Amino acid sequence: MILKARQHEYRFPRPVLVMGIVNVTPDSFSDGGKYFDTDSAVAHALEMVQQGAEILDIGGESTRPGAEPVSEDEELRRVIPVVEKLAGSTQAALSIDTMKPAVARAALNAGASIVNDVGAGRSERKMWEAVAEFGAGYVVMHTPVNAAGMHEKPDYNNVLKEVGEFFTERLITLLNESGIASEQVVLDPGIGFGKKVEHNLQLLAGLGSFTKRQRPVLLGVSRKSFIEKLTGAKLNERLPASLACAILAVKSGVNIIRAHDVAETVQAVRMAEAILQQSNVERP
Ligand code: 9MG
Repeated sequence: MILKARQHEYRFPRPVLVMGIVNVTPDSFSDGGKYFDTDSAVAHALEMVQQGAEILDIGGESTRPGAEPVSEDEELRRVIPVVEKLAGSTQAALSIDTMKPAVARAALNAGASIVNDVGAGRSERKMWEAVAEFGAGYVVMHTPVNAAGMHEKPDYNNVLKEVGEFFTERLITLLNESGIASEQVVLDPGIGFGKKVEHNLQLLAGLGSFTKRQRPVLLGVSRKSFIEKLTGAKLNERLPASLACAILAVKSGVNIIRAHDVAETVQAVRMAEAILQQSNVERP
C-alpha cells in the first residue's frame, strides 16, 4: 500500500507515522493560544520534528465544540506564514487542517503536501479539485453531519458499519468524480466528531475493520474530551489514555497517529511495534 502526497511517498507496512498538531489558534481546545504567533508555532513544530514527527498538521480554525468560526482571510493570515516558514526549514510533510478550499489551495501553493479535511469535502467540490491538481494527500475524516453541526451527537445503529459505508461512498465519489487517485487518500474515523463516548469506544475497538481497506488509516484521539467523560481526566491529565488508544491502534494496524505529545507518542508506538514484531515467535 502506498500513500502519495506530492513529493512524499510512504510505502506501508512501515513504522507508524506520528503527525504533530500545530494549532495556530487562540482557542483550540487543548493548547489554544500558546503557539498563536508565527514564530512560536514554527518553533513548536520544529521541536516536534526533533521528537520524531514525520508529518505536521497545521490548523488555523479550532474544531472544538463551541469554537468561533474563523473567516477565510483570518485563517489564511494565521496559517500561510507558518506553512511558508516550515516548508523552507523541514523535510517533514506539511498537512493543512482546513475545511476551506481557498485555504487548502494557498497552503498547497506555500508548500503543504496533505489536506486534512475534517469536513470531507462536504461543502465544496473545490477542495477536491485543489487536492487533485496538486497531487496532494487527502485525509477523509468521518463526521456524521455537515461541518457546522459536527459536534451534534446523532445515534447510530452500528457506528462501525456507518463509518465504513461513508468511506466507501467517499472513496467512490472521490475517485470517480474528482480525479484524486486512491493512493492519495487516507481514512480517518473522526473520533469525537459527532459521536458519543460509546461510539468512540466502538470505533477504537473496531479499527481493524478500516485498516483492512488497503488505504492508510489516521487516528486522532490526543487529549480528546471523551477521555474525561470516561476517566474524569482533565485536559492536562489525558496523556496516559491518549497513549493507550494509540498503542491499541498500532495493534489494529493504524498507520498515522495525530498527537499533541509527540515525544511520548513516538516512544509508545515504537515500543508497541517492537513487541508486535515478536508476535510470530513460537510460544511454549
Ligand atoms: C483537526 N482534527 C481534530 N481532530 C482530528 C482527528 O481526529 N482527525 C483529523 N484528521 N483531524 C482532526
